[in-house]
Amino acid sequence: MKSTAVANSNTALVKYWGKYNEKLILPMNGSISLTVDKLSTTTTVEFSGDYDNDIVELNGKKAEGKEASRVIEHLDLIRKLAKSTPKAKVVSKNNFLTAAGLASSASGFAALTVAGCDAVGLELNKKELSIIARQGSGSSCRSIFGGYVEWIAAKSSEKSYAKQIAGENYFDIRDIAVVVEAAKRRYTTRESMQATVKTCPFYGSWLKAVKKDLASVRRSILEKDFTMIGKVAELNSLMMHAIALTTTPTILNWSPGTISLMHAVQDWRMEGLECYYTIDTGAHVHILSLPENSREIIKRVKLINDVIDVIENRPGKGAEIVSKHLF
Ligand code: 2P0
Repeated sequence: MKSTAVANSNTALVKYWGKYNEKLILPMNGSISLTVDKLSTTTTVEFSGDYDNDIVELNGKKAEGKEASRVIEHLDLIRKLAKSTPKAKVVSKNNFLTAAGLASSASGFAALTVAGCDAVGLELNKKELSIIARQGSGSSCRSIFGGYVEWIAAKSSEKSYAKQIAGENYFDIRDIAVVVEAAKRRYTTRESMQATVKTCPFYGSWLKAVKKDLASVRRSILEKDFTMIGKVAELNSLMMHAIALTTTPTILNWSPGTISLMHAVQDWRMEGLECYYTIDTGAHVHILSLPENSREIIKRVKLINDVIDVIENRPGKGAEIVSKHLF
């Protein structure tokens, strides 16, 4: 009853922001993402009568408090589905700095779901796995699949799942993840998005705009239209930040480095170097480009103040079982 899975993180091109149902994690709006290849989590899960309690170790440290209870709740969900009761040991490692604020819950809950379900002997397809992952952390349902992925918004659990629009080999674009010097985050994503739904005066406009963005990004992925993907993704990210900024209390996680990169991308584009940015809830910036431009962009990014790390991602694979265990 021991399995190990590797899952990659994903970058939303059309963002998820707000829940219709907080317990089941049903989103208010659909979203589209690109699974990336360089930001991954490896997780080993072992269920055994030898464990008196669930043991959770994340990045070399015993998990405590909320962090541990989210993992244990997810194990409970898997145990319920499998009608199996043994306690488990979970060891999980990211290949990137969690503190850097790059999306770790997406790869983390995707890997936990795939390893956990395999370890208890549940034979599930990817759609079913995405429904389970979603209940651990919304964005993780998209990491079950590789390449370009859409998460469907629906009002019941069995209808809100992720599906692949195009595989990782369909259209090669680059997601240059730029880690910048950042102040400590003031809110968790979970609290932030619910505050937006309740207090932002523009939330209704966001939901309308997202419908159009989903249709154009879906189409431009299939048509391999990088310009359209980039334009819509950048504007969609700005709209998400517009509703976050106009939430009470305001959600502002940008740092000076974030804004320098936003200006730089705009300038480079005007000079003919095509690239677009998208930003999640932290201060870090993802720059989207075609493969032929990534080297020049990375060279320029490294000259910007407050840039700590640059990771060039290609479209990555979906979550999968591997043979090498972490313990
Ligand atoms: C996204 N984000 O679509 C959006 C854009 C961040 C900004 O999904 O509460 O960790 O666990 O469902 O999935 C991050 O939120 O939140 C996220 P929960 P999650 O990628």
